[in-house]
Amino acid sequence: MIDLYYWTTPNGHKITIFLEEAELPYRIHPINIGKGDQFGEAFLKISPNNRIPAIVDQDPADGGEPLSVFESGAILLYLGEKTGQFLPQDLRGRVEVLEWLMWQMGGLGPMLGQNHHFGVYAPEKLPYAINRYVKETERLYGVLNKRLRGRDFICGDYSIADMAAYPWVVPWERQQMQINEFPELKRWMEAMEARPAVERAYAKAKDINTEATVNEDAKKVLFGQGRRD
Ligand SMILES: N[C@@H](CCC(=O)N[C@@H](CS)C(=O)NCC(=O)O)C(=O)O
Repeated sequence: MIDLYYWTTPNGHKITIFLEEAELPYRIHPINIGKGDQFGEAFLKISPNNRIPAIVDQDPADGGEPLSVFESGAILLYLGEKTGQFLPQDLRGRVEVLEWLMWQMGGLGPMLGQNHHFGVYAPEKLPYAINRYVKETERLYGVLNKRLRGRDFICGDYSIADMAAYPWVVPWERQQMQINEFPELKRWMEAMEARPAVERAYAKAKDINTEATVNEDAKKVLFGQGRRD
């Protein structure tokens, strides 16, 4: 059994997509990040960066104590290794998936996160910051669009690299992108969206969080953070 500490955000969706695809038994523990659940003592023990997602595997492969993992990329890798699915076993295939997973973790996620912040949430509309992250989003979409030419999925076969990137492109309108300008990306998005496991993952999110927007109280929790040690 996997215990998943989760909220309904792109980094959270990555893990529900994996768990639904692999049909691993799991239970969700909602961590409402707009209400400050990420600062709870018990959660910080497994996720010291006060961010979702995190998991606890109750049956790790070494037969030892339950094992916790934080950081969505590390969780996807862990689950890929645990199940032997969505992560190639051969050297070259595995390197490619790792490259694109790290590209998502170090580039696509953080840059699009800043795009959301300055474009949607920031109390001041700062043209320099908005322009910087919209341009970077456009550049990254271009990289992915080119990569997908001649490939069904990012690394050929469906993998954890797709699961990591997809939830970040879902809000393309909010990122001030035109998906029609990226035809390969559009085709890949449609293929991802049509996967029954992806549908199930997003349906779960709707059951857990009915509020589509981040309200003013949540903004104070999320954007007023400083040092806490
Ligand atoms: N690099 C981390 C980022 C996780 C992250 O930023 N999670 C956000 C939701 S998408 C969060 O928990 N935010 C809570 C907060 O800012 O306090 C990962 O990929 O797991």
